[in-house]
Amino acid sequence: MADCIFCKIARKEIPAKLVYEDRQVVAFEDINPQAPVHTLVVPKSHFPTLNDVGAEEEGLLGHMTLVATRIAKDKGLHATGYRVVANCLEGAGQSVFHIHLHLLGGRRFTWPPG
Ligand code: DGP
Repeated sequence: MADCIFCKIARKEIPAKLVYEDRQVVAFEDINPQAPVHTLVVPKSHFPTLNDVGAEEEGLLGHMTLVATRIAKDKGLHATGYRVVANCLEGAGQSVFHIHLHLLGGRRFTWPPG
């Protein structure tokens, strides 16, 4: 989508600290990290929110999760723990309307989240 910041990052039109890329997704460091590790896993195809993702994208969602867990392992988080979060709509804190997973780690987290 022309105006979407994450589409632009995926197309390399604006810079980001890329940590992973394949045919379906890119992963890059969050510009406003909330933990020592804060990486975003973003599909190359544009879906504004999780509400817009149909059953045909089950594979993509699974792939995004596996990419997040692989990056967690690469960053040494698999033993200490990490969090994978997707915010859906403003009420849950979504601010970029292109679906993404947050991979957060490197500190202790509380539950429930704020
Ligand atoms: P959310 O609030 O769940 O939609 O998360 C959006 C995240 O995206 C937020 O943690 C900040 C990050 N972000 C927003 N704009 C940019 C950007 O231009 N570059 C990078 N690397 N991250 C961004």
